[in-house]
Amino acid sequence: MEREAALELVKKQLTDHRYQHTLGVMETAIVLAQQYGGDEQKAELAAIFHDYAKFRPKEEMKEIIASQGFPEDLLHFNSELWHAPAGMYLVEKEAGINDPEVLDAIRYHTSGRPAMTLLEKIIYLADYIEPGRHFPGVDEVREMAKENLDKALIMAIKNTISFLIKKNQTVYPDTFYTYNDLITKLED
Ligand code: DGI
Ligand code: FE
Ligand code: FE
Repeated sequence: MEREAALELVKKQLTDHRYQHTLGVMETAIVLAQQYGGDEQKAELAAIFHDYAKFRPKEEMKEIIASQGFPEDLLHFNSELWHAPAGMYLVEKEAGINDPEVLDAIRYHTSGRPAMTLLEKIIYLADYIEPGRHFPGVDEVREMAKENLDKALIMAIKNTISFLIKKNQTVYPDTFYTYNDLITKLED
């Protein structure tokens, strides 16, 4: 799908603020793909659609997770996690995206997962460091992203885990498993 057609589909699903975020993720993901030898077209497409389901009603996302073979334990954790798997499903159904690598990058963009692919890492990190983000510590992650993709990813995941813990929120196990996987491989 061409960029303009994809953006038009996504724009209808999002608020203006979230659409601007999506454009930032798209630009950042393309740069990361160029830098780390990823597929630029897949990075562009996955970035454009990554938050497609962000504003779907919770009931709809729950129903998708329960009926489409996604892990049901997601439903016992923060509902912020749900738009990623629900998005994967809806993007295939409503926008006809069927590239499994692109779909997995959308599916795992919030929780992460162990043994992430290059494309999944690019989308996860682009989502975290796009120019519209202002988390504490994001500039350090942006700097590291220029040098080492995995180290930057670890910083982003650590920040997210600490943020959730500080707010007394649950952390989905896959987020810990992602951290463990990356940190173990780094020490090899
Ligand atoms: O959709 P975005 O706001 O662009 O970003 P996102 O898809 O990374 O997810 C949004 C939020 O999800 C993020 O601020 C933290 C929250 N969240 C809640 N539970 C978890 C979680 N994030 C991770 N990685 N793991 C969790 O268990
Ligand atoms: Fe998201
Ligand atoms: Fe996002």
